[in-house]
Amino acid sequence: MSNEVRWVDLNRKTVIMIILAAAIMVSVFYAWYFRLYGATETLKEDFENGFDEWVANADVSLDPNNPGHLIEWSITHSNDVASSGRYSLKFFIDGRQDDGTIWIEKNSCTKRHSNTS
Ligand SMILES: [Ca+2]
Repeated sequence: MSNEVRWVDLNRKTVIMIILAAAIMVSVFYAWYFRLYGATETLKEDFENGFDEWVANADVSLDPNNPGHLIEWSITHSNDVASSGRYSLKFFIDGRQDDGTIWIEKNSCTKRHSNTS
């Protein structure tokens, strides 16, 4: 009888230890996973010193009002309006044709399977 009680106590302790070990392993896995894959990094650009590594680009059509030329557009370093510091980039596109897209782009390294937005 006494041995049966000890055996049940031993099993109970074993089960508790297994559950505790599993909980610790799951916690460590989640901490590792989110540190490796779930970390977010915000890319902030101030444009105080020009374009830095950014490059202006556009997808515009020919201007029907100026044959042989593309729709006028530009992206320039400017001190007209800045949300931070003194400088920003100023985007201009002639929207009379309701066509065209302009943007800036830059190469960057990301981790495998990471999301960008
Ligand atoms: Ca700025």
